[in-house]
Amino acid sequence: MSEPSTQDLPPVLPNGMPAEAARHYRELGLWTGQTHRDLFDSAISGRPEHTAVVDRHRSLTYRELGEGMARAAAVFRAAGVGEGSPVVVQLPNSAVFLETVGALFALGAVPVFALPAHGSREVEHFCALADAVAYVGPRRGTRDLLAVADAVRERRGDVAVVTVDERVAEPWAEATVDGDVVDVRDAAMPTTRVSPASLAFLQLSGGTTALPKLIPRTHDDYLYSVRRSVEVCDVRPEDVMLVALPCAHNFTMSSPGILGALHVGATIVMAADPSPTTCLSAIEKHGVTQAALVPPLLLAWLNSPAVARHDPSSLRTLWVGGAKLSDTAARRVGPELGCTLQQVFGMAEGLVNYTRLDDPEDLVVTTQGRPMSEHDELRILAEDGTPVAPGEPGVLHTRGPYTICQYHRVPEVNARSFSEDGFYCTGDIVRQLPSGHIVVVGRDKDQINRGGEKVAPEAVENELLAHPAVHDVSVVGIPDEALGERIRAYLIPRAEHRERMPTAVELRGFLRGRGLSSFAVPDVFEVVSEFPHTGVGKTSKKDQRGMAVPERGPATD
Ligand code: OOB
Repeated sequence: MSEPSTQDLPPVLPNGMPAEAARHYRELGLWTGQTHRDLFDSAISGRPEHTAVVDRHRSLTYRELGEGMARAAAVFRAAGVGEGSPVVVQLPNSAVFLETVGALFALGAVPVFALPAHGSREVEHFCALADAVAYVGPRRGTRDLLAVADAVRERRGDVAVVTVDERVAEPWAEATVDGDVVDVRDAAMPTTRVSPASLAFLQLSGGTTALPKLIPRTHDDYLYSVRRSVEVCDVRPEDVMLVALPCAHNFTMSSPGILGALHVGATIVMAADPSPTTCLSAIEKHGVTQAALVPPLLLAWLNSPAVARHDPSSLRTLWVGGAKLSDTAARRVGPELGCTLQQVFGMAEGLVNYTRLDDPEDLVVTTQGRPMSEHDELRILAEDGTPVAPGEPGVLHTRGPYTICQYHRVPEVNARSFSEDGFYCTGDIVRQLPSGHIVVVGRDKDQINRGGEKVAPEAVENELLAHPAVHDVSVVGIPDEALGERIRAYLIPRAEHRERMPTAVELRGFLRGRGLSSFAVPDVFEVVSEFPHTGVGKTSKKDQRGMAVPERGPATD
């Protein structure tokens, strides 16, 4: 590991922090000069024969993970990837994902973390905004996923397309770069070393803008959040962590996540899908000790007959976050699953709050935790921008050793998302208890949170407006017992289509065909003749959220 020096600091870091803030965090010992490559290297040299990762097809020790990373690096090198090259990664939960990420860090490259559910529209946007050199996706998979690689090939000729099959014994020996297999027989680990202050990767923001923003995280800031999460969540070397949510998401990556497991040399079990049957049998089979879930998945687990068929007694902790968890569901975790609940209120931009393992039950079930670092700064502001009285609700703004001060290459969005003194405006309405614990009470941002998946209504509206039968559209989140929110699209048809609007099935097919992410496709379409208006004549989404009875009935399936 390199000594943290202040020599390598540019005036403004890629995450928007000024050099003086970075110096401060180094002096405090929060930033240690470690890079993500160092994290992988120490795990591999520290516990070579311990199981690092298990998926449905492969089980790798840390030594084998290192060998896989070297082969993967040979493939990426053949794709023109080197130090500083952005590479869009869109892979399912698998050992191959870990080999890919480790290889990219070893090359000093910059992963851009897409989710398998992202459509070609979003992936093309990530390629453009990040200036990607390569895209890596699966060689086999669903039609939608393979269509993304095809779209990148067709429309982004400057991006090398790497495909890899995570289901075979030697994925990298068969991987292709623009259709050609690469010789990986004598692959050696790259020797590249990068600055801990440099851009480590780009993560995606839960959309509030039509196209997702990219979140620049540095090695120093992100690894501090990993180490702190490991402490707060008590992750130990003998632990077996189940990854049920998409592995590229910030929650599964670092709260405490895959990187937390690597930090202590624990074992990662990649679930093929998040269903209770798959996960509960994996828990029993591998002796899983921890897992991270979004609230709808926790409900699915709690209400599944699979709980009675499998023995979940190895589970010690469940982390639940990404969307608001109900007190009722929270109270069932201990008695029914026999483990401790930790609520997690986090964001890919930085700040992560956890309930603590020794918090009284009442705080664990009724709050979303408190900031994980004593160096997290929080402001809770009223509409006029002044601080609210203690305990009152307001919009949360935050700054700290692992929270970004800018998005990647969108100055106009940065101007409204960050204050001049570098606080991130979360758009979450919260109140804070005297203990420091936070209760999330609402949202002051145009975003739908569909069971933890964040959807920007504008993104869906833009695509629907492209349909020839649609005159105008408004997309809102409506309350849903299981998901928290579902997506409802109100459509005003063009005059000539009034008598025959496309069915919901046709509209869904249209949206997927345009490359919209699967989780952003509306659950309900409703045809109306006009939208409710606010005083100034804008569409009143507030009224639409409350509109229970459709004016002209749903577009029929
Ligand atoms: C996590 O990250 P993102 O970037 O997908 O979404 C962040 C937003 C927050 O601003 C908030 O609106 C919502 O998701 N959220 C919650 C929540 N956790 C996240 N709302 C209510 N209660 C919660 N517990 O979602 C994320 C990142 C790291 C760890 C955990 C979640």
